[in-house]
Amino acid sequence: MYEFVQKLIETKDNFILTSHVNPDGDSIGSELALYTFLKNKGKNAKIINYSATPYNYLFLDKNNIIEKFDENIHQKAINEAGAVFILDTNEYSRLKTMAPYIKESPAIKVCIDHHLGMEKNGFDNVISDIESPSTGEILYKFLLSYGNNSINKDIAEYLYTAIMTDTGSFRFPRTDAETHLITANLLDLGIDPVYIYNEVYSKSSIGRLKLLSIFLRKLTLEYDNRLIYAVMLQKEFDETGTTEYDTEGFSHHMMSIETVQIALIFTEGRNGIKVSFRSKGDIYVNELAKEFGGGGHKNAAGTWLAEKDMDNVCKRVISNAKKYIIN
Ligand SMILES: [Mn+2]
Repeated sequence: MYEFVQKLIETKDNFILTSHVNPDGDSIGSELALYTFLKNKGKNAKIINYSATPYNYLFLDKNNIIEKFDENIHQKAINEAGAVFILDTNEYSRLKTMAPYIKESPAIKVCIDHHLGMEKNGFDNVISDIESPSTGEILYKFLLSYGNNSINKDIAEYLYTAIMTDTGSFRFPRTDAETHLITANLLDLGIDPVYIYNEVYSKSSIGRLKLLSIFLRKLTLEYDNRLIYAVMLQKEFDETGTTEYDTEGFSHHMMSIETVQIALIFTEGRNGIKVSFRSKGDIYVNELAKEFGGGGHKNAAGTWLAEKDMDNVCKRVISNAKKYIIN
């Protein structure tokens, strides 16, 4: 399973690492883990992302390794790379304007990911495990194939952040004994889970709390309290000095209602509407998201629609959601 990638790392010298638009803890943690591993092996590597790193993950990138994509600067590097690693997504569309440059580069393309619906033929090799709760966990196992010493304290901090964030702090369904055994091994390397948690989750601004209060007031229940949704408007982000990224984690409040099976957040952007989908148990919201051109996991998915009419989008999504609800 690892032979192709092991040989690639052995034989190539220049690597580009990237991940999806709006990177999360799993993206940033996985990128920095693989980057550090490659550097420790004496290789050249670059992390290039379409989006800037969210502020609560900047603590991981102490040396400002991660670069924000600029076609004028990075086209050459992408073309000259021996291999490109695409982490935590299996869809080129989620690399946004980077996608054509990577596709056209002669570099070998490897996808390391845990999402459903692997894009066929888009990659030269794939390390995929849709049962895995995070890309960080997949990378942990891969790095371990090089022996225990391949994971140092820095890499442990990156992987722990990836696993902690993508498991919702070890509470999402795919968290299992193996996840805890892996994080136990990472903690043994001397990382500080309290520090990491506080850096990621305890950096709220007053603006974000005000945004949360607006959000909570807007919660609306449908279908006998089985579906819940909220609509967030651009002016509310402006008023509170926040951005749409500040709603991260808000769906947790929706899912805390016992009867709720599906939660939807509609976010008005400058050029369209973002919809995030959450569900409990065996409700495949990624299928619902797919009906609107999106995708994701069984219990967490998203899409983006180039439309302006919020009422119309809400109506259509809520109406299509009905058939996923279990009576
Ligand atoms: Mn992930």
